[in-house]
Amino acid sequence: MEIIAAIDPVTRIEGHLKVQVTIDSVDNTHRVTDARASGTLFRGFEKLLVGRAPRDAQHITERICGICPVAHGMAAVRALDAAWHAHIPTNGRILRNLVAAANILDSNILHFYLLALPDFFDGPGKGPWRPTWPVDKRFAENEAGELLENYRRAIAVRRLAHEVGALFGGRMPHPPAFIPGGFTANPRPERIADARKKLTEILAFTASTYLADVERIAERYPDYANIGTGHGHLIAFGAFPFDDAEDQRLFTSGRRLAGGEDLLPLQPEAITEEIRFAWYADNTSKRHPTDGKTEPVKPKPDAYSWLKSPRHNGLPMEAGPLARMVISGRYPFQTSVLDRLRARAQETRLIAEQCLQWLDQLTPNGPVYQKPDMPETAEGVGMTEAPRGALGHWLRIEKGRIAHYQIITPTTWNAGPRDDQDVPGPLEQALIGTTIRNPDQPIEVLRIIHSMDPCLDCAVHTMTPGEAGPKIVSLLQPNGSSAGAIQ
Ligand code: NFE
Repeated sequence: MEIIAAIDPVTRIEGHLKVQVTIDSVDNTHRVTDARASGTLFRGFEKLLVGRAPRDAQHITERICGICPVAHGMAAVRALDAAWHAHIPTNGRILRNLVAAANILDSNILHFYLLALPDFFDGPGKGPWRPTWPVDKRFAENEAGELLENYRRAIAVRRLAHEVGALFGGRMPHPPAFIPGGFTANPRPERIADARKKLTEILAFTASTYLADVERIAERYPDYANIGTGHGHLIAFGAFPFDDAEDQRLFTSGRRLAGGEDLLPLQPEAITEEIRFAWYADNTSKRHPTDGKTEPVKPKPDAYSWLKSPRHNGLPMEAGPLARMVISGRYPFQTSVLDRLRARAQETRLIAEQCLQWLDQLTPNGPVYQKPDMPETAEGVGMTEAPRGALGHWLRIEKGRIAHYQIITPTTWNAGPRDDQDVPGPLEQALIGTTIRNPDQPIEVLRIIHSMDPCLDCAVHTMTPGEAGPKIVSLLQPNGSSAGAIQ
């Protein structure tokens, strides 16, 4: 028998995602044979940026998302830096690194404790823990109590990470301090001392608790080292320069292809977005983002998502903490639910340690900004690593105004639909082939989705009232009739 299970919206992610899986049941074995991930809202920031003053780009694009605003601010100012050939003072570079790093620390801790962990243990009998799927929970009551206590502590540690970002960036979310040419505020000695205290606490929690809790999951759920493997192609744009020339970075850019031995270079010119299954005009497919278009078309036959399908050399690529840890040589080249959780925890420790070193490298009250020339016609690309992975902004300025803007977010890399050749996106592929214990409550599907930590806010934004309302969960027969709500 074949059933189709739709989870709409997927909860414990940011934004609106619908995931539909086809489950084949033979002799009481249930297996996912197809998957479709739909971003149910339209983003459209590219359109509202056109005609604006270039130096508004970072402030506007930070509003794409409250979870990773710093990454958008960083990508936008890097595009403007490149367009205007800006020179960033050392302090400006380090302060940008610190605020972006604090945002990743916050987001990683948020992801593991608040979004992913609840899939693995049974929480208290009240919201946000209920309703739930009581399937395949392998921790005893006392162990669940310990995890719950760490969940509670993680909320306070997240706050510390936000405070570090606000100390230097001015506020969190949406820090106003990122400007082309550097940063708006000098590092004051008392703020450096305050940040050191907070980062030391974040590092201690990560080293003693976060990493240990991920290993508890790995010990109790070893099968998840082989679940959610997906295409196995990884991509990173790189981030966190160690020097002003950006010769060395904490995370290097590059690619790994499934089965390949070598680290391949990133080829920014080989990036395109395909749109056969996305609600955009067909004649805008396979374009590079310098030439990309955002032309919504809905309804459109076969289309099922507002996300486009980014490709590098025509291949779907997974972005994220696992990708950047593998590509920078800090984690073995393997992909699964457990690898995504573990690499994210390990990079949290690495970034917290690195932040403490950056604090030592700041010149208190030293310069942070060098005004660039701002020609009225210019072009630039800003690539960086957002918490969820490779993020790029492509910008063109004409007559002193933004004439063209395209954004590819990590979630578009990961959760995009099939491409023009009908090849599934990374999240879809990670779901296909998964064995399901209970097709009425496919917890495996949720664990795989959460391991990629999609943020649909980053990928899509507005909606047509009445078309994308939450249905929570429904089971549909192939003919579209309902087999009964299950939650
Ligand atoms: Ni809205 Fe974002 C994504 C990250 S960068 S959380 O995807 O990380 O756009």
